[in-house]
Amino acid sequence: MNRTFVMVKPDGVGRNLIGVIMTRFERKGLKLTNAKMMNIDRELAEKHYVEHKGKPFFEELIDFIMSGPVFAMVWEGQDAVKNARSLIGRTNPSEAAPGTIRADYALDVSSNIVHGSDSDESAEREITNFFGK
Ligand code: RTP
Ligand code: MG
Repeated sequence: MNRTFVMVKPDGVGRNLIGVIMTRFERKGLKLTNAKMMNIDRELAEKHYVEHKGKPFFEELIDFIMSGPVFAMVWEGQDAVKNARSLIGRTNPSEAAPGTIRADYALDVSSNIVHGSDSDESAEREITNFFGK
């Protein structure tokens, strides 16, 4: 058993996709253990995406994630990180496999609907950042 941090990004919230995204995770067999609607300030945005600091898309990424409310979640289950990322699909929706969230609901790499942690270490760090210890 492990857990992962998943977040519906401002584009997903704005397009009323929270429900369909949560349904996919529930149908997979993962369990929701925490969730909240919130706004991300610059400090949290830069902390969350610190690995991308200095990259050409960093400022756009920070502005985008702060552009509206997000829906932050913790999902638990077998291989939660890996299974969540397979439901989400490749970063660029045009390369994502059909049936994944990004393939089915997004067109553009910079607004790709949903975030999922990329390792157990990232998951624990992100859960602490968003939900506290
Ligand atoms: P995320 O962290 O948001 O779940 O996405 P990810 O792991 O699939 O991708 P990551 O490499 O962590 O990149 C974070 C977000 O930055 C934007 N990005 N834009 N223009 C580009 O080449 C580019 N590359 C990445 C994406 O919105 C990606 O979700
Ligand atoms: Mg990432």
